[in-house]
Amino acid sequence: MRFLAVPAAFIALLAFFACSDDEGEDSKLDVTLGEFFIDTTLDTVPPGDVTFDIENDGPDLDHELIIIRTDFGIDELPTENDGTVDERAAGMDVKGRIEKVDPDRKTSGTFSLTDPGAYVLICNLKDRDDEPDASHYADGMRIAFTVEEFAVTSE
Ligand SMILES: [Cu+2]
Repeated sequence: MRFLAVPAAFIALLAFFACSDDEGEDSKLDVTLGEFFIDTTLDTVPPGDVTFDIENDGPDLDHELIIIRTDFGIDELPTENDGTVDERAAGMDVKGRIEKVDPDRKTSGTFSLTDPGAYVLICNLKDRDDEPDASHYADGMRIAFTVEEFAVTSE
């Protein structure tokens, strides 16, 4: 019996690490988009799958949500000449995107946010007028977001 006890304990240990290792914690938050703001019910989540339940409060315009891992400050993202954010600039890593949501519509998206660190949530649509710097980002559709270093265990 003795030689069986060791493998059993070893297998139990493997099973423990298999469960606690790769999969992070799932999170869910509400996001409200509108002219011109982004509100969320959470600004920090553990690494793992994150579901964004989005509502466009409008009242008039389409909006979108782009999730970017970056160390740029929320007011300091690299921008194009038209005022929209340069999503492909160095230091910008787009992790998720929910495109044009009509006013008064809801939608949802789940993204795997396993890299801890600073994120930004933005709407990167251009304003209808063609003035320079007229973008939803410049108008205020931006919010900081954080993925924590470690998943919190529920024990
Ligand atoms: Cu917008």
